[in-house]
Amino acid sequence: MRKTSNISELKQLALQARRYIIEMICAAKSGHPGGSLSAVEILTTLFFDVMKHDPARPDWPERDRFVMSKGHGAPVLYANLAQCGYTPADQLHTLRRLGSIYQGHPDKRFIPALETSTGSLGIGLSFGLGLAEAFRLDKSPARVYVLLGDGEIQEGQIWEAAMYGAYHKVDNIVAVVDYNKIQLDGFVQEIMDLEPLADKWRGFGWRTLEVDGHDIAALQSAFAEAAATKGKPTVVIAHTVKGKGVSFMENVPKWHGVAPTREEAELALKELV
Ligand SMILES: Cc1ncc(C[n+]2csc(CCOP(=O)(O)OP(=O)(O)O)c2C)c(N)n1
Repeated sequence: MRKTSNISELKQLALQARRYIIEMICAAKSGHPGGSLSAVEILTTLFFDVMKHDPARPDWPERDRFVMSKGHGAPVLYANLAQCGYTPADQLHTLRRLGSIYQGHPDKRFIPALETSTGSLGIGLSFGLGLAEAFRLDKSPARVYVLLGDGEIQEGQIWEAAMYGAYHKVDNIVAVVDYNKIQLDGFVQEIMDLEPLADKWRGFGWRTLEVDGHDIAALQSAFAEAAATKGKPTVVIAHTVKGKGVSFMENVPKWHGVAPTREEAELALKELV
């Protein structure tokens, strides 16, 4: 893989990731397009620019770690793993099939490059903090990035982890909240509002940054600020649009967990050029 900080190259990679997401979920006839599409720029920026890693050495001890805590967004992770060269792109269409490495939720048994299996929401931040603490004890420069959903952070364990991270001054971890404002079957604000979200994270002692989660340059700056922050963990609240990039999916709760038909996928792919 070739890493890059160039915005137009990163935008091209993001576009290709969106095309893979639509194609693989359509082929599977089930899956989660909305929350995969909302996180595309976050993962592209991390995998192709920010994170220190090498697909030729997936077990490199000093690599940065990515934890897809919102595991149902597996398609955006699979798109990036394939684009980086960790896994074969020509098998992405086997998503969710029995025996495929691309299970409905990321499964470390099938993809050794994953740090952990995920899908049961609320756990990934605790897991990431454990990794980050271990790296500090080992004096390793590795950093940890954890992607959380906004619905996911209604889980109590997230806030236990938040307390732990600040109290123990775990400054080699970054939590990213994919704040697309929609959870499984409706708007977060109508189900259990998170606001004032930035104040909550600040109150828990985290360096708190807010960005447009589709603005690659803003994401790059936020991750650079996080890396320069000492003595406390950082959260990047990334304001995103669920279903981003496909007009009929954008901000429509139905597209949380529904696959596009072949006709809908063709319409989507026409927009993703
Ligand atoms: C512990 C747990 N409870 C319930 C679910 C079922 N579930 C899957 S996705 C989802 C909604 C998640 O919403 P959000 O975190 O906002 O995800 P996004 O909108 O980014 O897709 C739920 C409740 C789960 N995976 N894990």
